[in-house]
Amino acid sequence: MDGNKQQGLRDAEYNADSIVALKGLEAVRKRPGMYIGSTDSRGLHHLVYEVVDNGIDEVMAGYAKTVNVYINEDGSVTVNDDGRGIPVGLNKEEGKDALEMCLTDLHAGGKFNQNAYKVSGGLHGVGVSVVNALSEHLIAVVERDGKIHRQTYHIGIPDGPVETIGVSERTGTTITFYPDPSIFETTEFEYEVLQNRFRNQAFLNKEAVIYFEDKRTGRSEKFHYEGGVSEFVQYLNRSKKPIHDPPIALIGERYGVYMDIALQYTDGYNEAIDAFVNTIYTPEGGAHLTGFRASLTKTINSYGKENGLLKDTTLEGTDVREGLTAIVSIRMPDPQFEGQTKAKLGSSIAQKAVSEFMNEKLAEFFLENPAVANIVIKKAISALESREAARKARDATRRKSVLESSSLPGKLADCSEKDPAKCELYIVEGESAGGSAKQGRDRAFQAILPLRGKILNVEKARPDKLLDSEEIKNLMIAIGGGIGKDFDVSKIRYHNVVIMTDADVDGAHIGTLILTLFYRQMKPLVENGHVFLAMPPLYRVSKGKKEIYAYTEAEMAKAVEELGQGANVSRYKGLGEMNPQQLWDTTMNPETRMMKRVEIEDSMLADQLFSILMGDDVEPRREFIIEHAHEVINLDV
Ligand code: 0RA
Repeated sequence: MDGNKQQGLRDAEYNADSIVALKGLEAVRKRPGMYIGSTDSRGLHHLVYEVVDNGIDEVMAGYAKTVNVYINEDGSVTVNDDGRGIPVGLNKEEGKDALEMCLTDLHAGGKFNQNAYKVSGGLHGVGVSVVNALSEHLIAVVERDGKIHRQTYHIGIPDGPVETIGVSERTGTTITFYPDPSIFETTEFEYEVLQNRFRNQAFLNKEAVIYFEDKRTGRSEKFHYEGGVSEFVQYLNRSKKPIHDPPIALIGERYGVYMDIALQYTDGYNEAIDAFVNTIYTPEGGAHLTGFRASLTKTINSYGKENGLLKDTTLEGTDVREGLTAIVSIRMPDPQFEGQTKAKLGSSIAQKAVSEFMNEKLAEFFLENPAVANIVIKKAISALESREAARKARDATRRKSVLESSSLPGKLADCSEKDPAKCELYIVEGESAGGSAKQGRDRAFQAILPLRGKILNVEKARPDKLLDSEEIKNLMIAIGGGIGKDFDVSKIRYHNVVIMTDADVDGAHIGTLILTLFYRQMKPLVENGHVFLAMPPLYRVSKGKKEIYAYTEAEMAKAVEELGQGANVSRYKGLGEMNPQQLWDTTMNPETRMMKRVEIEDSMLADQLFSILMGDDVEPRREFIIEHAHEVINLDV
């Protein structure tokens, strides 16, 4: 490798530009996080996105059709496209080959490539040169001008000049790279992570064909969706019950902003609206989403009024979005991103474009499709009515909303500490385990709320009916931040909310029900990292007076070895099998316990996960859980 490096340096002739390029790559290797976010598995997969995005740009610009992605047997990745090919040949200004510039100069890609609506160079788009800098080895092959050109690199430094290695009638680019293990915590690519990204990309670019193959396992898939975002919405609704089909599709352009929008209502109560700019996901929304929401509320209200379906009431945004699944995909030149994570579109022209376009097109759609319009308006009116009914019931009974009620649930054994930052709430499955937890806890800062069996499935219940459930009301009052869109994380009474269930199927189900409640109705609680899963031990290994608690099979085996002949292994089936002291020692004592923080990794996948987990369809459930649960919910120790 050193030899190659030196060769590369000699060939570069130490001109001023080479030094600038080297400095750039050095900066990337010194602070990779600045360019790809992180050096963990997420950052690693980012490398693939970067190269694939360049191919997708060629598709969007109309020059390419197919992007092929391979995870090779040796763990490297190859991305091939049939676009124009990265330019090859001496660049007179810089005295260097254009291919080498694109792969070594942080800013060269943009100079050569004038595609207006590109993905690469967008939110995370950093160019192939960054992938090159972070690869211990990279091979670029370009078919262009009737020839096959090739250049190889080590840690971003060319091994030698661009060579011609054959002839070809076609055009395209093939990049093979080996991520540098001295940079990344892991260099193992995961099929499911890449699969999800490619599927979304294919939905958003209906022209694109993305072929994906894992040569380590032989698994392969072709993503190509002629139905575009409309098919995307149908896919997202696959385990929900749509109340009209196909989705409403609105496609057009205003002020240089291209819009591709699809909406479909379901019989559920959640809204799942995902917005994209130049195929980049904007989880925090921004201008395009604001325009979409404003226009949706306005247009549905107008239709209702004009058709005598709404008398003296006005639908609110939440009414017209209940049960709605939608994709808002726009393309615009030079989008401006805002916010800490640059996940929000700032460009205000997008708001104007989307709202003006939708005002016109959605009204037109309703006129031409009165049957669908009726379904939509009825759904929104029913949301409004139940919202109103809930409000009236509150006023009538002077409950002053359960939120303000000062009396804590009788079942709650609260702690004495009042500073929420120091307090923990254990939500415990079953009255008997609840009893042990109450005796075993440190009452200064640990509160216990026992739950009787399974709580209401919030995925299927009307939001205004949730508080009819005693268990959910208890949870809400104990936690103290309210529920639904009024949830206020600054009011919570405990910074650690710990779900403690048995390590069996029922326990897992109860845990998921509680997690669904938190994710759907107290989202900031999850997003701000307040939710934990307790980790009771699976085994107790003992011999005489010595005992070891084991949390995994491996730990158990190790403990048996440690205690030697005659060691006694007992398996804990439920929390109830532990006495208060044992529960404290193994599961509740901050000094010795194991606990996992629940983190939502991917909000789009999370919505699918919860609707699939808690919905009616058993069919897609197993498969999806197996494939995605670990990506959606990251359980950090
Ligand atoms: C710069 C300029 C042009 C294309 C590209 C870069 C390009 C980069 C990549 C990376 C992967 N696949 C790619 N395909 C193209 C435009 C060249 C022209 O004008 O012919």
